[in-house]
Amino acid sequence: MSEPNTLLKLAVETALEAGELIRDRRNAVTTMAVSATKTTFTDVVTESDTAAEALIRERLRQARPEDAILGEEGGWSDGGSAVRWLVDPIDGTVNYLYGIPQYAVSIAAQRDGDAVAGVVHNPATGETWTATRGGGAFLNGEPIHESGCDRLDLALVATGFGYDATRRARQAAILQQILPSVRDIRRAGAASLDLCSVAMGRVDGYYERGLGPWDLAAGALIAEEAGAVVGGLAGAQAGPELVIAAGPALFAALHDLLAPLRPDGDV
Ligand code: LIP
Repeated sequence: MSEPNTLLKLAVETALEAGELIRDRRNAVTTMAVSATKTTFTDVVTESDTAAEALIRERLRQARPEDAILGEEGGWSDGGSAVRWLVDPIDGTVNYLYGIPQYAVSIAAQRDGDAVAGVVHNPATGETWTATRGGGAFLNGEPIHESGCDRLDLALVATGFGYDATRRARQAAILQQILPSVRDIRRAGAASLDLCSVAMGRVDGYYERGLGPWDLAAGALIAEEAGAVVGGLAGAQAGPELVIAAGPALFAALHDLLAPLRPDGDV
């Protein structure tokens, strides 16, 4: 088995196990079941986030003790190999808290900084998206492709908002400018799932400022392998400043609509 496939196999097994853990715990969760907050009072961590990340770290460590791991909740653990894992135990924590079935375990493996394998698993729906670099993208084992949409006015565009109030105010103002030019907007609440939605044509495009590398890595690989373009403004790489994802026939139009509004800034 090639290295990306070996890494993907471990990522999928681990994501499914973590997914079972968070799904089983979900019924005991109420909107008050917050164990900590991060950037703001509304940026929450649940006990399930912590338990799922501990499980994922343990499984990755057992199988590949030399690899580094960066997890949303537990931070950075060094490793001596060229492989680094990016882990979001629950992407869409607020959906999870409210029982909205749009949350996911996201695990990506990077070699020398480039994502080579990734899985996004939604335990509430049983959907598992996978990709290896150069090997295509799949939903539950079936090949997927971006929508092929080439008209902005017919494009369904997903986005998301940061937790910080100042950033949100600006994101709302930008959205006001975008809305008249597209078919409609969706805010599903989990960035990894938004990228997988682009990958399978469930939406035509997506943009968001403020993603962590753990939100982005697996979903971006899946979207790219499904034929989408994933980038930032003016040829920049997708990153915390901005992520834009869309099929090649739509990317430039979405980019050009966004660019003058500077969605990569907060003021
Ligand atoms: C969340 C995202 C969501 C985004 C939030 C946040 P979390 O991740 O996936 O779509 O808009 O800003 O980053 O906090 O649920 O892991």
